[in-house]
Parts: sequence; C-alpha cells; structure tokens
Amino acid sequence: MHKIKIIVFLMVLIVSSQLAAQEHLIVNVYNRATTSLNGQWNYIVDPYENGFYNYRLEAFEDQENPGNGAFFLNAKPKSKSDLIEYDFDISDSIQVPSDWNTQKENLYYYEGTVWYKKSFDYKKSENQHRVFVYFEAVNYEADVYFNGKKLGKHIGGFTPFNFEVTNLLKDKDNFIVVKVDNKRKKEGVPTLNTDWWNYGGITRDVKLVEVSNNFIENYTIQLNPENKNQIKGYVKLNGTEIAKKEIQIDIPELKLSKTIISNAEGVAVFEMNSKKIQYWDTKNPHLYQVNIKSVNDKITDQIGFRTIKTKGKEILLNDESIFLRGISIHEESPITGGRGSTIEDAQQLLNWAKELGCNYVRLAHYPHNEHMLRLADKMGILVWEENPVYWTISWENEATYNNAENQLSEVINRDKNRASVIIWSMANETPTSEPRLIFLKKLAAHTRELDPTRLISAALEQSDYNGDPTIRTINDEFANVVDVLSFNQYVGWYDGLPEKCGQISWKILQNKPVLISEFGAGAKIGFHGDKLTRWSEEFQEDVYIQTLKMLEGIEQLQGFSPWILVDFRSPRRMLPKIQDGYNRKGLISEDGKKKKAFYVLKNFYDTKSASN
Ligand code: GCB
Repeated sequence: MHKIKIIVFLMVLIVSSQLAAQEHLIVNVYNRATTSLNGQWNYIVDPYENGFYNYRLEAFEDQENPGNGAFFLNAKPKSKSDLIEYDFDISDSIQVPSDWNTQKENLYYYEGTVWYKKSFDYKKSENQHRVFVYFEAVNYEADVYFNGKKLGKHIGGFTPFNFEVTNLLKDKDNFIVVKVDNKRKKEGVPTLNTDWWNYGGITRDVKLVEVSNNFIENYTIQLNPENKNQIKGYVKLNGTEIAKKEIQIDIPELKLSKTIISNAEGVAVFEMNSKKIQYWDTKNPHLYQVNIKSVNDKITDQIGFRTIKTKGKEILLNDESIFLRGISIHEESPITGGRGSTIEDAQQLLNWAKELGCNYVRLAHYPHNEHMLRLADKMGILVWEENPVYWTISWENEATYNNAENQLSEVINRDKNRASVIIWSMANETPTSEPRLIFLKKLAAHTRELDPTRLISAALEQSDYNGDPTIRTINDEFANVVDVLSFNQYVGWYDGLPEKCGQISWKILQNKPVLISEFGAGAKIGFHGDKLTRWSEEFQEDVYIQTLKMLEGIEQLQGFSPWILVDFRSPRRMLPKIQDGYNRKGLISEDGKKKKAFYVLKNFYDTKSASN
C-alpha cells in the first residue's frame, strides 16, 4: 500500500512537472557550483515591442528570415551600409538581479517590455558536460534566447525556471537575450489589480549550471509523516543513461547510508530508518547534511526533519501543539528599496521578525526568493508560502488556472525539502463564487498530490453571521477544503474605529485551527496624535491593542500574521505626505524605524512565548 502511494505520488509529480515546466526544473541549484550571470546587462526599453514584431505585427521569431529588426539576434552591421536600428552594446546597462523601477527613474511606473542582453565567454570543465541557464525569477513573462535561438518562454514572476544550452554554447562570445514583459493582464496570475508594486525585470539571480551528462535533477527527502523514525523520498536522474544506475544517499550525522537503483525513468525511491533523528523545530532548527551521489554527479543539501499536522483545533509540530507568532512580509529590500533578492535583504527581514518575537512568517503574496526559505530553515522560523492568486482572478479561464497551477508547482518543487515551509496558501481574499470554488478546489487537490506532507490554507474573508454585524463568521465553502482556516480582517481600520473591536464576537463553526492571516492599520513613522488620529502611530498602536484583545476571544485561534512587517510600495496608496506611494501598515518604516505598534505586538509575543 505504502509503495503504491509513493509510486502514484511520483507519477503525478513527473506528469505534472512535464505539463508544468518548459524543461524540468533542477532542484537545489542553490548548493551547486554555478557561474553567475548577475551584473550589468544591456537593455532596450520597447513599449511597442518593435524588437519582437515586424511592421505587420508578425513575431520575428516565427519568420524563416527574421531580418535585422529582431532583437533576439543581437545583430550588428556587417558593412557600413547595413541598416540596423538597435544596438545592445551601446545601449544603457542595468543591474541584474533587480527591478528596473527603482534603478532607472524614467522606468519607475513603466509596465511593458524591456529587452535584456548579456554577452559572456564560457569554457566547460569537461567536454561531455551539460550546461543550463537558470533564472530564479523574472517578472512577469520571459522569452529567452541564446546565441540567436529561442530557448523558451516562462510565465509567472516569482518562481525559477531553466533551459539547457549545451548545444548552443561556445567558448567565446555567447549572448543571452531576454524579453521581459511585466504588463498586467486581466487573465494573469496575479491579475490587473493588486496592492503591491509591479516591479519589472530579471529580479533574481541568473546562473549557468554545469552538470555531468547524467545528473541528479530532483529529489524529495523528508520525514515520513506516518512514521517519525523514517526518512523517505525519491531521487530522479536526468540524461540519456539513467536506468539501472546506483544512487547513494548518506546522512553522516545519523550514520545512515543507502544505495538504491534507478528505474527506466531514472527514478529511485527509498526509505531509511533511525531512532536517533533530532527533529527540526523552532527552538532547535537542526539541519542534517544529506549527500546524494550518482555515478557521475553529487549534491549536498541541508535538510530538517519534522512533521506538521492538525488535530481538531490545533497545529502540531512534531506532535506538539504550537501557537504561530507571525508577521506578514512583502519581498521588498530593506537595504535598497525595490524588489528584494539578496541574502542580506532576507536576513534583515527575518532578523526583524525574530526581534518581534516571531516563530512564523507569512511570505505574502507570491513566492519569495530562496534565501528566505534557506534562512528560515536555519533560524527556526515556520513559513506560509503563497500563490499569487489574489483578489479577482479570471476563475473561468483555463489558461489562468494552468498558469496558477504551474506557478504553485514550481514553488513546491523548489521548496519541498525545506522544513520551515508548513503551509501552502492557495489564494488571498478571493470573493466567493462557484467558478472560484471549482478553481481553488482543483488547485488544492493538485497541491495535495504534489505534496501530501504539508498543510493547505488560503487567506479567506469574513462576513456577518446571520446578518448580525456584531458577530463574524467564515461563510465560504472553501473553508471545508483547507487544513488551516485563515482569514483577513480589518475591524478598527477599514471597518469602524479601534473601539469597534470590543463590540465584535466571532462564531467560527469549522473545527479547524484558525490563523488570522491579516489585521492592521496604517501609520506614518514619526507622526503622532491621539488614538483617534488617523495615520498616527498612536492610532495604529490602539488598533493592535484592541485587535489582540478581540482575537483572543476566538476559541480556535492558533496564531496570526498581522499586516505587515515593513511599509511597502503600492501604486494604490498615493495620499501626499502620508503614503506617498507606500502602504503604511508596516510595523517598521521603509527606512527601518520601528513604530509604536511594533512593541505592542512584541510584548504580546514575548508573553505568549514565555507562557508556552
Ligand atoms: C488586504 C490585502 C493586502 C493589502 C491589505 C491592505 O487585505 O490582502 O494585500 O495590502 O489588505 O493594506 O489593505
């Protein structure tokens, strides 16, 4: 029975990853020796997509002879009479990774196409090796070309993808061209309307990954949720000679070692037993070094082993009830402003979360960069990861569904070995309807197939109970699907004044753990007034005081992630002198100053943690 389950799981994984990615995603590039393609890239801003379409609006890449207008060819005049109306090499340059909005003043509000080009030499260390180009994220669409040939297209701004370049690669003068388009689209994921900045560009690292001809492409190595003395999973090879190959898995600290043999698809499953496993938890986030070795490849990972479950109203980490002292975080750099992407950005954000007393973070509203998860693993911070299915998605559009599923599959694939990740969130504040229910149920079922070991949730909305505005409830059929019942609520900010919290009671009918995924209020750092003065630190502080009191009345309450750690850019927030383009619900200003409410929450968490 057990074996059959694993095989079904694997088949689903393989089939869905075939559907999902243009090429199979290589996991744990993070720990491989790679060559960075970060740095300065030349770029051309192309609002009319002049470098993509000819004057009949036919795509150059579909033409037999694209001609000199096609930017992906990176053409140069061959004679003094040649007509070529672009030149990457004398165009301005821009830093990768980063967004264009905060690097170039004239691109601050730009939403459209920008072409990126980088030239480089590269010599493989061995002739038979294979080389991939790996993008950690490009927002939103990326058409990728290498030495004048199309490699493929990726949609979705927050997940990694890779393409093989082995047969196109030369020792000298390679060029990679990426058409990046961050135009918002109704049918996109996210859709037209969001409350965060639509940063465009190659926003995360770009790497060349050199591997042997048959290499370790993917693996899951996790504690068996049904048996805490067992580590199990699979390893998958990629190449032309991957059947019947030996794969060795070692966990030296546990003195565990296992040799398994791949099947015709290059896949081998395994189980290893030990009674000495030190479980990963928030107080002692123990990570084991795990070594995986195939005939001509090897890779190391740092993996924590733990279980996560719910039981009635409780969330159990390693079978023990845990209260999630959380905070929501956007992926914005506390160091440079703009989209965050470096390990220093991630470290600062998580250090602040720790200082606040958190053992949990909600990474809103899209997958964050891998540093966040790697650090959360090391720091013992539990993580909610989220798919950018936000507000008013085109529920009935099949391509929209496939896009949402693909983005979620990619982040699950990237982070499925991270102990910190406990919750996959399907969506945020999506209005109830039949098509939306069908969409989300399908997404949840897909997620459970890909990863049966973690919890599913979504930030839902609350409503009046039986028409009584003083009693609040969750009236949403998707609440029956999730493992953890989460919802956003803003009593005291959008919904009355802070004192209103005292008049509200909660009637939660589902017998599930409750996480309040958002509450909060806006305040401008340094602006003071009495607690009824909107935007003052005192108003925000009072909302926190009143809200915490109110929420403690929810019997099933198992934690929360207030909105939000740091003020963040949003084009919806333009009130001069107060917002100036920022959502001010941060507990910390964008320049790192703590507001009064920070200490209210910190106090609450410190007390909570002492009493646990
Ligand atoms: C919400 C959204 C979040 C917004 C926040 C706000 O409910 O989930 O994305 O930024 O409210 O500040 O209004």
